[in-house]
Amino acid sequence: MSYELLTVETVAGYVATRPALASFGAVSQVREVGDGNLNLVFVAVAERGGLVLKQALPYVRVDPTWPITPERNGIEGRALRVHNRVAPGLVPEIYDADPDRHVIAIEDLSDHRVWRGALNEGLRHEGVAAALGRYVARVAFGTSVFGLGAKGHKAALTTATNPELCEITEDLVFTEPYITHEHNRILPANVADVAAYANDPDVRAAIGAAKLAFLTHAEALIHGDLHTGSVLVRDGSARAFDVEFAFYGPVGFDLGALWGNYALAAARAVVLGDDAHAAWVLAQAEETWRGFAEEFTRLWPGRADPRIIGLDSWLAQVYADAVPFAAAKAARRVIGFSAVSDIESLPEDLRVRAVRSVLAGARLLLTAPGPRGEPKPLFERVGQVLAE
Ligand code: SR1
Ligand code: MG
Repeated sequence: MSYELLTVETVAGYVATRPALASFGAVSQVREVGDGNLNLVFVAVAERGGLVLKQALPYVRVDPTWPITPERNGIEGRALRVHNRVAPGLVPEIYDADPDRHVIAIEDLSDHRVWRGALNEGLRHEGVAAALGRYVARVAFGTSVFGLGAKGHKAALTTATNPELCEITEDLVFTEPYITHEHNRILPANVADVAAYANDPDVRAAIGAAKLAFLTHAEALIHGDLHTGSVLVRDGSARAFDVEFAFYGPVGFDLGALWGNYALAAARAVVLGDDAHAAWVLAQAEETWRGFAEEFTRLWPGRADPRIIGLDSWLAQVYADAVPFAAAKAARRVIGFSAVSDIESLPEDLRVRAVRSVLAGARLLLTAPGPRGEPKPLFERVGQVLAE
């Protein structure tokens, strides 16, 4: 290891060495709260406020035999600064970035909680889904040719490549669930469901096209991993965090990630018998889309080049991209590496049913997406499939 990892004992001393954090004063309490797949995360209480330190490990936290570049921490820091500029109030503030120790210091949002956990408990945070749509829109506009112009977009693109983390997504989302792979963890009762889904020629064609879009559509500096575990919520507030997968990619990927995770949350609710919660969660797909489309439409008159593609065509293209991404993001969580608590925490018999229904929903999204720009009827149909 070429750099020193932080511990609860060393965080206070570390903060004291960072000029950018001097205004916080001395740290008196520290706790480690990281529960993701990749990083150490510390909440530090200091004299003049709290802060969070996120340090990249040089390997996957949940599988130390799997090396992964700690340079992602700097990539995250740079993306977070950009997202703060174009979408203030919708991401945590960033105070410091340390390229030697691969640490960023960001806003303490301990008064928020992770949205996935709240959804699992059947809680409804109204307005979050729309706020996330606005976040995606502000990033989509502010970091693309629309907000930056052609040369600005090219310049920004060259400073924001993230090939190693993109490769993780390419493998884990678009490839491994569709082949026999050691990462895949499938319950015996779901083997036939997974085979039927993953071997369906229409599914494979749609996933292949989605993967090509992910690889080639360098539209905006997207979040890159915008699942419900990457969102902090509180009444009246929503923040997207964990932008280490940020790269210049298709805008629809972030929307699809949210939609796919709504489907997972709804599948959980259905097998637990909470149909009202399932319907509410699936209705958030429309809320996110509306938040996105309205905010993007509001920003549109300020675009750098008015001779560019029409607004309606652009929105229709983003929508068409987002639907298969939603399917891919939902399916990977019930087949491949990195399962989610929505499904994993269910008793096995309910988990089998939930996995089966998620795959049926994903198949619907891939093979019968319906008219562009209409998530409401589409996700109502997903709800029907989940309930079958
Ligand atoms: C090896 S990283 C596994 C997953 O964790 C992150 O949250 C991303 O979704 C990634 O695919
Ligand atoms: Mg993450």
